[in-house]
Amino acid sequence: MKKKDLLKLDIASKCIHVGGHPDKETGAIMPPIYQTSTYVQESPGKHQGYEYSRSHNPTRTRLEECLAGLENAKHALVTASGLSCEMLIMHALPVGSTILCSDDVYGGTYRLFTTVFNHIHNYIFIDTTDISNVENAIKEHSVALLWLESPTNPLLKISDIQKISKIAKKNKVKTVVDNTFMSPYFQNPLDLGADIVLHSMTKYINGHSDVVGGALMLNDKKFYEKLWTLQNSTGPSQSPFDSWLVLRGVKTLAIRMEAHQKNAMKVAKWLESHPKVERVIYPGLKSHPQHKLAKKQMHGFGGMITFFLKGDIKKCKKFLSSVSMFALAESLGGVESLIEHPAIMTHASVPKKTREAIGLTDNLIRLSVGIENYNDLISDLDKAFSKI
Ligand code: P1T
Repeated sequence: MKKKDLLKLDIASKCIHVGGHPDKETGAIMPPIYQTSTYVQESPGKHQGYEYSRSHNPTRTRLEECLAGLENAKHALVTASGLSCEMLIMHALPVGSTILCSDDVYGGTYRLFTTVFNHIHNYIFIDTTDISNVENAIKEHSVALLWLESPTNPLLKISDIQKISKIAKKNKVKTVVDNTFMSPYFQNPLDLGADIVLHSMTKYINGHSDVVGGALMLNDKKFYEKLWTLQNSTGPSQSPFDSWLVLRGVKTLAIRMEAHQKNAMKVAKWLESHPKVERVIYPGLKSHPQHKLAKKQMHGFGGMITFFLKGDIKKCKKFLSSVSMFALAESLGGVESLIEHPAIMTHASVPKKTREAIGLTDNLIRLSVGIENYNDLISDLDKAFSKI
């Protein structure tokens, strides 16, 4: 099939076929792992488009082709981690830029902005679920970039990407959306007007907890070239083997996301009726404050659940040590279910006062619901509840 026809296919088909053509040399149906650092040139400067694997690698090129297709983007850049994608965007901005950022973001993002790039740029954290906060901040400050996580990590707050991107565009502000929690299967921010989509590929895109990686998708050729030049100059390129693993993992994105969502809905509803649970946050529940918006801008609700346990940190620790099928670990988006305590683990670098001001309290527990049988998952949680 021609590439332009492939790009018209449903995302489930694109996951398998975009960038998935048979190897021209041998007919191998799976792409070769071009495990090479360099490429032979016919004469100086005369080569086949590949010079050195920090700059380009054919296995990575295929993954970039696939990912651009999944987010309906013209360009994709694959890097060695989600955070290195964030670093490239920050390096691409003029020194002294002002960045408006969702007040609830992954702890590593918060750390990167407030302890590394705060020496170069200015960061303003606001609750982007309230559009008037965005409007006011853009009026008050000379903003260069808007950074949205939607849904946020870990509070699963949802911002109106379409409305916010429109306001940003009017004011010549670029919008970045960290789409890690939804994956390209459940949300496509570029279609809603955002300028750049970011993914930690470590999560749902790869889906098997065996790779760390990041990806950026965008339509602006000039900005893409700037990001690529920065990647080539600073060096966070993904290895050919890791790119190959992601190419393999992403093939099943559609069925995995459906399974994550089905299980998460069952678990969220069960948790909501549990006497030892104070509150459950899941975009698919009617009780979620932005449930209507979630239905409008997302094609599904994903596999992430956050809930508040009735009790203190001691009770939480006991609960977290009592599960056996859910693995107590950072990260998310793999086929296996994970559980974690953001205040101690993924968001430990956010100061306690800041955490508590946004509602990230010590009794908050985050689940990445895997694709095991949901009855098994529920009985695992039930057992742990009986221990506290
Ligand atoms: O870990 P890395 O591939 O560098 O991606 C960073 C990152 C970026 N954006 C979001 C929304 C994320 O959740 C992450 C990484 N998150 C975890 C490791 C976690 O457990 O939340």
